[in-house]
Amino acid sequence: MTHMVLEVKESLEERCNQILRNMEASLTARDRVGIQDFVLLDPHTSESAFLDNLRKRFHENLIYTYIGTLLVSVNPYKELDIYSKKQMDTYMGVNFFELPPHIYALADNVFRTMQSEFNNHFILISGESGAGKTEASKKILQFYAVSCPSTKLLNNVRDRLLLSNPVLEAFGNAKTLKNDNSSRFGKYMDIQFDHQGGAVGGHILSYLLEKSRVVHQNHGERNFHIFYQLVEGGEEDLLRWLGLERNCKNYRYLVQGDCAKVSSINDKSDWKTVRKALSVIEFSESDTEHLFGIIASVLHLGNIKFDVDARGYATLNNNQEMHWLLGIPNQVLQQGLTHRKIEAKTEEVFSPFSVDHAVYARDALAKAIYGRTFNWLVNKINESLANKVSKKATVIGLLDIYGFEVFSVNSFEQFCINYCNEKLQQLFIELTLKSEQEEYEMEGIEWEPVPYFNNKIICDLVEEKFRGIISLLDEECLRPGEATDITFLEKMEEKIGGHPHFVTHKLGDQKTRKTLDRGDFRLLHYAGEVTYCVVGFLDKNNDLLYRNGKEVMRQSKNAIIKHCFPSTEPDSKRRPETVVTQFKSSLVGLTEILMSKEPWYVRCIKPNEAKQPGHFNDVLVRHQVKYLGLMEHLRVRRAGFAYRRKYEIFLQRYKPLCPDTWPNWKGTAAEGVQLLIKHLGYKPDEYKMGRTKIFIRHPRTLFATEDAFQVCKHKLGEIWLNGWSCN
Ligand code: AOV
Ligand code: MG
Repeated sequence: MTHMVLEVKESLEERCNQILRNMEASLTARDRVGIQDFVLLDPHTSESAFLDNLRKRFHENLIYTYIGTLLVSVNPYKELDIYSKKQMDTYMGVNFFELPPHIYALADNVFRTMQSEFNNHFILISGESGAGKTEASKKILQFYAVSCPSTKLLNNVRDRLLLSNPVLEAFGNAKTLKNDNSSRFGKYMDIQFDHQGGAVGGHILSYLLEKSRVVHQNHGERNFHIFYQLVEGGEEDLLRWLGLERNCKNYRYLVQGDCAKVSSINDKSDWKTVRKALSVIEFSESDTEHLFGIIASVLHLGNIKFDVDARGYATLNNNQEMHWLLGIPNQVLQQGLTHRKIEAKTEEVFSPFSVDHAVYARDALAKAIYGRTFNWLVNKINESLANKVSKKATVIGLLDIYGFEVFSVNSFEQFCINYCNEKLQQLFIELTLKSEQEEYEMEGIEWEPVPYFNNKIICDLVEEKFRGIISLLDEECLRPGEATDITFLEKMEEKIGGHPHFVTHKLGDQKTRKTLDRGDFRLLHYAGEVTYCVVGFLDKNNDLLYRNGKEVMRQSKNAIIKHCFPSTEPDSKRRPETVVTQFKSSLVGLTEILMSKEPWYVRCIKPNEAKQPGHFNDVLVRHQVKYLGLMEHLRVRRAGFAYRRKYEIFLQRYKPLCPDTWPNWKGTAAEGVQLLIKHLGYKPDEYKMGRTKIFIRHPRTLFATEDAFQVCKHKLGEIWLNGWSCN
């Protein structure tokens, strides 16, 4: 046994040296390709040196760089030949720092840590709109799909996991001015693995779909992809059956942005992909019929025109297709779109709409139909992904949410999206900068604090009870008839006017020295200033659907609509929670889910605003490096320790590497660990002993130890498995 341990020790030293040699080799190539881990840059790295390194690598098509185990990714805006099956094989099962940085290396490392520690993990992918988050999450999913052990059953799960993506993207992504494939919903996906590492299931949580896009798109933007896919790619007889023409220009909900055709998007072939995907994720013929029936109905709904009758009320032209598709009696539909039901004391009265009112009710209905169908779709996909294979599973969660965005006009939707990004930044700070430093303190590790900007002040400004923007908005939403968007603005001026991150026209603009219109307010977000136009905030937050709109939908023969508008849904007189309050609660839920898992990070950077390959805009990238907190992260990483484990866990795993601790160690776990690492020859500056944990400075040391452990396990083989004692 002692002989074997000596061998293991030698192999440990050899591995450590080999990893070091690899890293040194990367250092010698630094002039050309930069350094692959920022931790290896000069300890006094300036922001400019940081930027130089990113730029150098970007121009060599090296889009990935590490800060320790955090992966920085710069969007290349071109296809790179680095995602092949061969590349995946190269990265599979190889230690993190032994190969050039890659998203596969991160994915593999997370996977192997999950397997060895049998715990749950998540990968937080962040960055502004168009930075490459969704692409990154797809690459990770593809890597797992290919690298996992496969059986016929598991292949099935794998295919569904992969194909859920194009379906959700078709219904939840759209072209914006920032990104031709912009995620307009937040997505958190758990991938579940069994003991052997096989993917056995998945689960998706979706967050606040931007459903206003169904009825309105800004110039240069599109509605959700699925509408164009259906019109452009739908089979002739399907279109005929749905009463649609093959021309997007004929549909009011598709023409407002004036850009139905986009060179980077092939709606026809995307349609085929979605069709195929739907069958793999177990959508029956009738499901798809109903689903496309709804998409077509929304388009027909958008084309409904109202005329004015002699009394000035709205009347409806006859739209046969839609009534047929939704399976609602014509009379009921007409009544529902032109009247509002009011309950008087003893009877129901129908009050007619003006044309404006009818248009509003029509759009509200279209948004509700689409929004609820989207939720149905997510549930349906979840049914198909449900783990039917293994009771015990560990998970890797992938978070890909809409990125921070600033347009020339920003509305309620941007407010919600940017608030969500503040929350994620807060989580990142909590997990990396704040708690990391607090942990050193708690564990009695000597530590020079690294200062950082904590965006909690902005999160509080938005979400604090009673005086945060959300509370003030909800308060105004509770005063129908009295409150307006402007009274909301005035209320904010009164209650939070003095806040350093809040500016309006009236308060003057000393904080940013820029002019502001009367109906605007500006927030100084962690990622930059955003001016929000207050128009529509109350309405979008209320998201009212007239009661009889719901009642009409309940009479539909379309199975999905029936499901989405159940007769059991209470018509309560109490107001439902507002949109932003529901969103806030869902983000609290998300934070709880994430906090219960081990975090990993991908920070995505957008190199230019023009979506161009080869362009690295220094000012733009520097700004992102700043607000993403990368320099602070680097400082904490460099001065700190990449790895820490409770003594008990560390000893339990690695005690076979030391004859004095294996198999039965009698002293305290800390003493056992001390003996173990002495035996393994850890250098004094490579580790620190805390109160309850060992802290290891460089991952390479841990990887070498882990390698030695694997060698040892392999050599002991059967004996190991049978719990053989060496005494
Ligand atoms: P996002 O998810 O971060 O924005 P995407 O992942 O959709 O951004 O990336 C935007 C576009 O950049 C993609 O459609 C690709 O054309 C290109 N791209 C991104 N990453 C890569 C890559 N690794 N290789 C090649 N091209 C890439 V948003 O959802 O709008 O916040 O909400
Ligand atoms: Mg995205």
